[in-house]
Amino acid sequence: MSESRDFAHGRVELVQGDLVEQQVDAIVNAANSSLLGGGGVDGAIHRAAGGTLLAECQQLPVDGQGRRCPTGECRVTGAGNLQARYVIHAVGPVYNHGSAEQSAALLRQVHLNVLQAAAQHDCQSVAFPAISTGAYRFPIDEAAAIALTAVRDYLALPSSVTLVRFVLFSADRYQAFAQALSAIPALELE
Ligand code: AR6
Repeated sequence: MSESRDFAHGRVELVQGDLVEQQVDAIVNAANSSLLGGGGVDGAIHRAAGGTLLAECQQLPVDGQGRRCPTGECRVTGAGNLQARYVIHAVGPVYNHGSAEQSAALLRQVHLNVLQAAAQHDCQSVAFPAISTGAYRFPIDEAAAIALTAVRDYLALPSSVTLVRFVLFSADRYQAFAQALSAIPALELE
């Protein structure tokens, strides 16, 4: 299953499948602040990428609270054995850890930060999982609307990033993203 929609400066694609198999410039990891691996997408990426990915993550600086990456931010590493140039490790919010508004704002921000980092590394294509919708419990419909709106807004201006793919593991998650993608209004340009 796949579908797409064109925005001002790039295309959003939805596919049902496995993130680690994507042939794109950057694969986005739904990580936690330690950046030392975990379950879900994070576990799958580290297993497929091999030990060099973990070694690279371990080299990243740690802040006073033991975090390599605070919530809402991202860090870029190589991609080990994956068919990508980079892994962009993104830390999404735990749903309603703060207020619903804070969760939504952080989920939007993490998508914008990833796209900005991808452009800084001259990436054309980026593949995202549905960040925060697994262990971090964000409702899929809400997360889909936030993620896709952030990408639409990012693609309103030109950058190196012209293809943003969301890779959904299951049919129901794919359908939630497909519904949200068709519901997003186009931005009125000038
Ligand atoms: N390809 C695509 N999507 C996948 C894959 C895959 N291989 N595997 C799982 N999903 P989660 P989070 C979907 O829990 O909610 C980790 O332990 C899954 O169905 O991976 O951001 C980290 O270390 C769900 O829709 O990420 C953190 O501690 C989505 O990916 C924490 O979980 C995200 O689920 C992050 O939680």
